[in-house]
Amino acid sequence: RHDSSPADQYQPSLQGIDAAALAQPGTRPGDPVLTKEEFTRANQIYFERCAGCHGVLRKGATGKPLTTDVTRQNGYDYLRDFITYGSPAGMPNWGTSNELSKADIDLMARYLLNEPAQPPEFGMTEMKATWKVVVPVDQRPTKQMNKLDLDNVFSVTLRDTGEVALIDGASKQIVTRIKTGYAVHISRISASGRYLFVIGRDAKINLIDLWLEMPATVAELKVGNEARSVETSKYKGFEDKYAIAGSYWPPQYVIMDGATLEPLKIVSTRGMVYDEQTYHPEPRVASIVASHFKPEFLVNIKETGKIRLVDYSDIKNLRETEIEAERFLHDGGFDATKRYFMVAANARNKVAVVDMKESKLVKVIDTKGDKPHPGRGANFVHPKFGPVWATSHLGDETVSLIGTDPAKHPKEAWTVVQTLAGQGGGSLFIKTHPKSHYLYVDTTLNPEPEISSSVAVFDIEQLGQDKPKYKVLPIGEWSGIKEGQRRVVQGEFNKDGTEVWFSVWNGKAQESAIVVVDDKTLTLKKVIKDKNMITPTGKFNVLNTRDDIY
Ligand code: DHE
Repeated sequence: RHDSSPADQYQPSLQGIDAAALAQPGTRPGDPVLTKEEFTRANQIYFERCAGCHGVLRKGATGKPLTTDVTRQNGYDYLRDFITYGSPAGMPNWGTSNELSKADIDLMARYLLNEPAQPPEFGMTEMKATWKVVVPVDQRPTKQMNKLDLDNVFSVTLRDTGEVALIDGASKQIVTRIKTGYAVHISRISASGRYLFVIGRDAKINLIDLWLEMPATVAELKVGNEARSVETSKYKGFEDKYAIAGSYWPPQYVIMDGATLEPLKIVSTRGMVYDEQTYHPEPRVASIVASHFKPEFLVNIKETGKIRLVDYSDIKNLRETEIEAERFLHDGGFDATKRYFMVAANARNKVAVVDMKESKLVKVIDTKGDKPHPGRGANFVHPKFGPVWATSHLGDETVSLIGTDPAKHPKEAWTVVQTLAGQGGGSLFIKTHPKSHYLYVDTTLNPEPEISSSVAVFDIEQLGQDKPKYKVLPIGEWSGIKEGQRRVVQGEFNKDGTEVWFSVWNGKAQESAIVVVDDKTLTLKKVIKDKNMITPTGKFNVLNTRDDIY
């Protein structure tokens, strides 16, 4: 798993922090002494390879705490061996996989015996210094200047080149590639369908105007050192007015002007863990969605397990509703009516349900699988149980179906009504469309190449049967690519719901592709290849992303 394959990149990293700028905290007598150069190098390795799991402040998250009370107790030899060999619990074997040299491992073991470096804050002054309006609002067109069918454009992350590609859904041609921050995570679309927001892992946002003759960046802003989420206001009367981005470091969110990205208000997410009520200095912002019921953003805060409903109708007198949910909130999506939002607490095997109309927690549900990872999840009408929302799991083959219709199916609502067995663990995303009869489950991070390069498809009408069977689509094979692991990731529908697109994600120096499947016949429709299609991962169809159709 740790052989520099794309799957390694699933480990969070903090590429955005300038390691050289961090001051070395005071050492105690007996601590190993690091030179300035060694300290800088160790910081860099730590932020790129370790901080995503162990936290910037080393307080632990997905990985164990690495504060000096723990590391000094374990000692140098233990740390060196642990870094070298890893553990079955998920610590990569940095040494035996040759990802880190012996010298670097020695350095990291010594570094961890020292106090952690305090990474920089990123407030209004720092943000404003990065803010650029490339095309002022009054110089932008007042109507669409190109002939693109914008609703059917896909914004595709080209992960390792720091770009997004806009692909025309009908011709399947790349319309343009736009330079972005590092390894863009997601794309979101403004309520009018005009503005596309993308955010890099380095917390750089590009605001792209799709109405320009050739869509391009019209404003840029860096909101921190490390981020994953961006969203725009969707409620009636606030269309395109605001944007919001959440960061991993510093732990905060920022509300921006929707047309210029001017940062307006920064709110820290530091605070108490929901259950223990102990202070956490680094609660990262995971997924964010915009409510369709109120002028509110829903902000998921990972380490404290809190969901904040941020009322953006009056940001000078900002009101937040704070919901106690579960720790390690990560990704999620709405039910078909968009009234309920379901978010996975991956490391707790739970899904929390929020009622967007009442601004209240409905329930925290045990998903009956290991590490739910829905992406946005998948909504469909089950032949026996009525409307359900589904998630697959990172840790095992379980696909869990949760009832979402308390009015007409009260018995099924907010319980796991059925679990399906997919191909195996390592699933990241699950997908269907209101017009589709199928449920697609990827297994991107499964260690078996055959499984990671294919997807399982369930026929929704047959889910009433005992132990429903799935069909396997060999997407990697269909791509015609012969090299690499050909990891297949994240299905996304076109605007009509007739095609589902999958990325075949290979290493940077290898060939990658997008494979388009005909949803009716489950056959190959088209392979999109291009010398510039380097490491495609997330794909975001404009209409489906704007209207939260999944
Ligand atoms: Fe993601 C969504 C965080 C690794 C592809 N990812 C998300 C969201 C979060 C997140 C918080 C939800 C955003 C939202 O809805 O507002 N992802 C993280 C990580 O912390 C993690 C584990 C490690 C890291 O260093 O980033 C991680 N993610 C990955 C990958 O390795 C993936 C597979 C490939 C890539 O491009 O880097 C990846 N994540 C995605 C995609 C989505 C996503 C495609 C959006 C799915 C959708 O359909 O909306």
